[in-house]
Amino acid sequence: MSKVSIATTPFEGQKPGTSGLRKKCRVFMGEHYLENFVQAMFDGIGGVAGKTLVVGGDGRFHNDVATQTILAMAAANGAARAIIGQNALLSTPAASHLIRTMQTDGGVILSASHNPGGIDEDFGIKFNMSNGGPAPEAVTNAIFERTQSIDTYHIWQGDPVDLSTIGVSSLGDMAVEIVDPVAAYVDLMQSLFDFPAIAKMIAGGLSIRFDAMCAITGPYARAILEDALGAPKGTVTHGTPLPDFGGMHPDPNPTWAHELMDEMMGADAPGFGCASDGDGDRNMIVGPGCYVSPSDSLAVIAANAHMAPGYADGLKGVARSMPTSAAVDRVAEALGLDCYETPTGWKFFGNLMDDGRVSLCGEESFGTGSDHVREKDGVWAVLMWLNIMAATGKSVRQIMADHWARFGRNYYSRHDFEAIETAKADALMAELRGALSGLAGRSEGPLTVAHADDYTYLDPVDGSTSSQQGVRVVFEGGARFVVRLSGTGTSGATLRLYLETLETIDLDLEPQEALASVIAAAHSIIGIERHTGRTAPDVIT
Ligand code: VG1
Ligand code: CO
Repeated sequence: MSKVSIATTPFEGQKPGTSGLRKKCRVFMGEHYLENFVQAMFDGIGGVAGKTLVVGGDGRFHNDVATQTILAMAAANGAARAIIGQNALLSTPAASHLIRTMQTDGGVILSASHNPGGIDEDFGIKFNMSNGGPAPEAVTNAIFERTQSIDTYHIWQGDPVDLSTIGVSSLGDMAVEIVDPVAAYVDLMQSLFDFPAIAKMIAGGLSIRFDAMCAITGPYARAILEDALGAPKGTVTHGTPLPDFGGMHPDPNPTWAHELMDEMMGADAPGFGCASDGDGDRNMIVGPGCYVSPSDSLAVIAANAHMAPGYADGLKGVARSMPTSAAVDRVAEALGLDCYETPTGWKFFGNLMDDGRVSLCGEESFGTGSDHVREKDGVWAVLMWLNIMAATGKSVRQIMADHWARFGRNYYSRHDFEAIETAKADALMAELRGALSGLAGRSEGPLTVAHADDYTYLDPVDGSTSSQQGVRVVFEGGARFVVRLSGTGTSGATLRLYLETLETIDLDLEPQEALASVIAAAHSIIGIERHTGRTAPDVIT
C-alpha cells in the first residue's frame, strides 16, 4: 500500500461540455485516460489536500471501477475524507444534496446522464462545487487547460475499497464513509411536499406509473412512491439500476420512453405517468392521453408551487434556459416574479440560486428543479406534480387546460438531427452566424424576421459572459426558432432546432401543426437539407 506518481502525457479533447466530460466508455477505459482527467480536475479546483469530497454515479458500466480510481487518486492527492453512495450509486440530485449538507468541498459525479450505457456506449464525469452545483465555466476551463499540460498523476496503490458496506473505513490517510444513497434524499422530499395529501390521493384511487428506465431513480422512486406514499408494488417499472440500463436509452421523452407513452395513450392508462433519466435529474410528465411538454411543466410548477409546503411562501423568482419556451415568463409576469434567461446547462442557474434571486429553474430538455439542491431533479418534479394534483383535485389534462386558458399556450417543440458529420454541422452554424445581420425583414411564408442574433449571456451575479450560446431568429409577433449544437454527445454532432409560437385562442392544436410555418421558415433560413442532407429530425420532443 503506497502512494505512487505516474508519468503521463496529455490527451486531446478532454474538454467538458454542457455537463461534464462525456466519451465512449472504451475511451475512458483506456490507459491513463480517466486518471489524467481526474488529476486535471483536482488541480483545476486548486487541489484536494485536506478536502472532503462526495463520490457517486448512476450505476452505468465502469461506474464501480472508475469510483475506485477516483478514491485512490483522492487519497494520494491528500483528501481528508470521501463520502460515497453505497455501491458507488448516487443520483445526481442526491449527490448535490449530500455535497450541500455534509459540509463538503464538492463532489465527483459519474454519469453520461441521458446517454445509453454499457461497454460500447457512453460514460461521463463532472465536478460539482461546494454549493452542490456543476462547476461553472471558469472552473471547467481551468480543468481543460490542465488536461493539456498534465505530465503526472498521483494514485494510491493497494486493495480496493469495500463499497458495499455502509460505514467508515480508510484508504491511506483518507477517511472513507459509505452512506445510504437514498435515505437523506427521501427526508428532503418529505420536508418539501405534502406526503399525507399525496398518500391520501393514492389511497383514493390515483394509479401511477413511474418508469425508471433501468437507471438510478428506481431505488429512490420505490422508497418514496411505494414505501412512503403507499402506491402498490410495481408502480415503479424498470426499477433496478443496470450497468447497460437493460439496453434502454434512459432519456425520458416520448421517443425513448415509448413503453410508458404507449401505456399512457392506451385505454387503461394510469392516472399519472412519469419517467426519469440515467442519473435521475430529468423528468417526463404525462397524463392519460395527455403529454406535458417540459416547458409547460415548468410554467405549471411556477404557477402552483405555493401549494407544496416547502414553497408556501411563494417563489423568489424563476429562471429558464434561453431555448426553453416563454410559457414560464407569462406566469412570472402575472405573479410579479423576476424571470431570468440563461444559456443551456444547469451550471448557469447556480449563481442565481446562491444569490437568492430564483428558487425555480427549468430547461426544455426535461429538466426542472428548485433551490433545494443545485441540480435539476426528476423525482422532485414528479412529487411537485403529485402535490399540485392532490391540492387541486385536478387531473393532468385539467391542469393543462386551465393553465392554457389562463396564460395562453406557447406551442413548442424541439427537433434533433443526430449524428451529423461534425464538419457539416460546423459549416451550417458558421453560415447561419454569417447571415444573421442581414436576416431582419426577410419574409418566409406568413412570417417576417424581426431580429436575429447569437445569444451571449451576462451573468448578473459574477459579471462573467458566455458567448455563442445559440442562434435565435425571432419573427414579428413573437414566434421564434433557436439553433445550437449539442454539448453532450459522444459521436458526430447533434443539431438542436427549438421552435415556438404563442397562441391565445386555439388551445388544442397539435404542436407540429401549430408550428408548421415556423418549421418551414427555419428549414429555409438554415438550409438544413442543403448542409446535411436531412429533411426530417431523428427525435421530436
Ligand atoms: C442537453 C440539454 C441541456 C441539459 C444537458 C444535460 O445538453 O439540451 O438542456 O442541461 O443535456 O442534461 P446539449 O448540450 O446536448 O443540448 V443531463 O440530464 O444529460 O445531465
Ligand atoms: Co441527466
